[in-house]
Order: sequence, then C-alpha cells, then structure tokens
Amino acid sequence: MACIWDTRTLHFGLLFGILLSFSVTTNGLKLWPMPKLVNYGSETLYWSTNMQLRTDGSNYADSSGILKEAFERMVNLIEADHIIEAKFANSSVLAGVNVVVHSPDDTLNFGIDESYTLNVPAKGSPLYAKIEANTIFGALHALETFSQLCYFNFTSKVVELHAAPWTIYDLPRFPYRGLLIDTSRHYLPVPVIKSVIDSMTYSKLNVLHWHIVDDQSFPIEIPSYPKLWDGAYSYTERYTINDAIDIVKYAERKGVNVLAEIDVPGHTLSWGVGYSSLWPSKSCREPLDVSNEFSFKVIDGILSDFSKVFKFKFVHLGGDEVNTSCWTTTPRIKEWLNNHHMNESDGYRYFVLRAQQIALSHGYDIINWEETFNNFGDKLSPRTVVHNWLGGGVAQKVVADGLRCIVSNQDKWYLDHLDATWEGFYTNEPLTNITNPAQQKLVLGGEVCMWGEHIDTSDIQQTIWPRAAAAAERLWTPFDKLAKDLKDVISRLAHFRCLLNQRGVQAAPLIGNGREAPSD
Ligand code: CP6
Repeated sequence: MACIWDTRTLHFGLLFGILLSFSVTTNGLKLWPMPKLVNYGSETLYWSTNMQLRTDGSNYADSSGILKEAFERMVNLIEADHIIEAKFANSSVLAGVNVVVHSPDDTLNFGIDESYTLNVPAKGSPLYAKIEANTIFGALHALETFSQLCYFNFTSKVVELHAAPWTIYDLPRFPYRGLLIDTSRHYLPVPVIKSVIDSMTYSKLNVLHWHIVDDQSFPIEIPSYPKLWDGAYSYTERYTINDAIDIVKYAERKGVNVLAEIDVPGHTLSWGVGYSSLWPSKSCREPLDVSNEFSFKVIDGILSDFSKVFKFKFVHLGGDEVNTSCWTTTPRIKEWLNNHHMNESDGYRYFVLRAQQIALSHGYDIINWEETFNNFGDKLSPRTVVHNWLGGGVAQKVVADGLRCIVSNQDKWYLDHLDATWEGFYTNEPLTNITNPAQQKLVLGGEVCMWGEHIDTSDIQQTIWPRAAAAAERLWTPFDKLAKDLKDVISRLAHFRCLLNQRGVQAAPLIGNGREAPSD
C-alpha cells in the first residue's frame, strides 16, 4: 500500500462532496494505537503558521523542558520541511495547544498515571486544542495522539486537522509495554538506540529492555570492575557509563523506562575475558562459577553501579537457558557442590536466589526469565516478576501463585523470528486463560523481543517495525476496542507504517518478507 493513500482519498473527497465525509471519517480514525474513547465531528481546522504552546492552569512548571521539547518535536514532525502558508484566517485556525498537567512532579516511575484527555474544539478565537493529564507523561501521549490527527495537505499547503471537534479520553490497558534490544550479539551505537527510543514513543511503548551483555560481548563499562568490558568486541564497540546515563536520561524525557539486564548465571562467557576466575575453567566458560564468592562480588559491583544509572524500579537478572555441565565437569566445582549437599539444579537455584538478594539490597525489584519459575517458583522472592518466553502459557500459573508476570512468548512476540507475522503480534493476548480480576492485575503487560544475533544497525528498525506496533496496540488499547477481524485493522496499521516512514523510521512494508501471512 502506497504512502500517498491519504491524500488520494482526500482529493476524491474534495472533488466529490459526497465522499468527503467518508474520507474524513476514515482518515480521522487512523490513530495508532486506538484510544479508549474517541468522539469526533465534521469540521476541518487549519494550523496557524506559528503554533503556540500554552500551559494556562497547569501545575507543571516544566523546569526540565520536557514539555517544551516534546511540543517543538511534534510541530517539527508535522511541518517537516513543508512550507506552511497561512491562508485561512479566523475561527478555523488552530492557534496552538494548551497543556494542563496536574502533577508538578516529572519523575518517571513504574505504574504512573499515563492517562490524558484531548479536546479539539471546532471553533474558537483564539482556537486552542486542550490537553489535560495527571502527569507530564500522560501529556506526552496526548501530544502524540494530537500529532496523528494532523495532516499536511499538499494541495492547499497547510496542515489540516479533520473531523473536529475531537474529544478523546485515553489510558493504557497495561503499565508495562516493552521492547527488548540486544547489544551483546551486535553492538548498537548510541544514536541508533536513541532512534529506537524515539520510534517507541510513536506507538506508546514505555519500556526499553536493554539486554546489554551476553556470551558474545560485554560492551558496557562497569566502574567497580573495570576489566569487564575487556569482553567487548573492540575498543570502540563499547558504552561508557556516561553513555548509559545519556540513554536513560534521553528515554525518561520521552516517558520510556530503561530496564537493564544482566543475565546470570548462564549467557556470561564474555565476563571472563577480563576476569578469568569467573569461568569454571579455561575450556568451559559459562555459567559463572557458582563455587566462587568472586562471582557474587562482581554481580554486587555491577548492580551497585547500575543503581546509580538505571533508575527503573526493576532490574532483569535473566536466569534462562542455564546449562550446568561446566559445573559438574570441573572437579573443583563438583566437589564444592558435593560439600554443600547440592546437585546441579540446587546450584542453579542457589545462584539465582543469591543474585536476587543482591538486587533487592540495591533497592530493585527483580525480573527473571521463566525457567527460574518453572524450576523453583516457590523459592523466588515475592518481589519477582516472571518473564515468559517459552510457549507453554506460564502466565496463568505465575499469577495463580501470586507473582507478577510479563509475556513475550517466542512463537508470537519474537521479532527475530522473521516468519512471525503482524497478525500473530496483534492477536497475542496476555490475559489468555486468566479470568480472575486480581490475577489479571498481576500481568503487568508484555514485551516484544528484538534479539540481536541476526540484526544490527543496518536493519534493526525495519525488523522491529511495523510488527512491534501491532503488539503495542494489544498492550495499550482496551480489550473491547481491539479489532476482532484483522481486515478492520490493516489499513490503519498500513497508515501508521507510512507515518513511521515519514518520520524517518525505516519501518518495513506490511506485505512481504513474512510480515503478513502469505496468501497461498
Ligand atoms: N539470548 C538469551 C537469546 C534467547 C534467550 N536468552 C533466545 C532464545 C530462543 C530464541 C530467541 C532468543 N538469544 N540470553 C531466551 C530468553 Cl528463539
């Protein structure tokens, strides 16, 4: 589907009056993700050449400039490099946006109020759109929604807003709406990570899960253990601690939390490049040596350094795919396990639980991959969130046990699976088989995963988008407003895909390369 679809439809509408209301209606409802409540009329408004930001009646002083920056970003995205001509005087000209935020606080916490109302009156002098939100982060979502109502009309050369008056009330279905990136398998430069963060905000995703280190490389500076990043691919493929601070601050200003992961005790081969005593032996190099206190000292050092940088409530401690054979084939470790009356799986449990205690001591709640729950769920800290990725529908069991859960099942929400379709992303329902309201609340949300073995800077964005957007609507929009028939959603998603392209995001076409089910 071509990206000029909208203007085409509008031309028809202008030529044939009867089609006008049809085209306006369909255009007007091309919001992504769909808000909770939307009402609209039939008037067309036009942008002034000089859109104003007002904050009359707001309690939010914007001393950090988050709002001003977001407003300017929005105006620039919409005006792009088009020449804006003021042709329409009077009451149909939109002079700007008035943003009223009730809370003066702009600290981004998990579970904060992200709701907003957006009112665009049909007339007024001066005519202002009004945004009202409890927090600045709700207001940012409102600006995104507002931006999706505005179109540059190439014939009249003005930005138009159709189907006013608009009344929108919106809030997310789930508080955790994540995207995983993996900087161990392929290094991603800081500007690339920032562009991923930018693109997340367009579909209202709010957690960047940064799988920083793994077997292949250890790219981040850890001041407490400065040789750890000897395990980076090269001297340049690294993040200084200041890079990490920069990324977190950048994300927070856009309402995106950064979840740091150190995956232990498996997936850790690169740790021993700098500190070889972390390896069971020179020839058997992961998981981390369970018998060595130094393993836990290093984890403590990393989490101590992380706690100064990653302010999100959670840290991810991995715990997946632990192959303990290096423990039992290394005589020294085998003996240690025997002396402590542990077998391999006891050692795995002991390791994960000690890592949890360290994270708790640094003030974090913990996220662990689901194998930890599958093996010793009853021993996990009550402050654990279990991260599903296998196909077995573990969420149901996790919440029945009173723990919290995030879903990412690999057959539906793994972006590295190129044959996973947008339809599969759209239809993956986090609350499958969970009916008890108290248990439903324990499902914090979900996350799509862009594992990095086979992607890098050159193709990360077109592999993430548009499929991640399909999941983003599942996580944002109320269940009863989600499309039941996918035919109802494809043109709106195609439109959003075009919007991403217009904003410089290399989102792939919906059709082709496995992103839509082949019609055989
Ligand atoms: N890396 C880590 C991975 C995966 C996991 N953990 C993974 C496993 C299977 C698939 C995709 C990714 N690459 N550390 C599992 C959570 Cl299909």
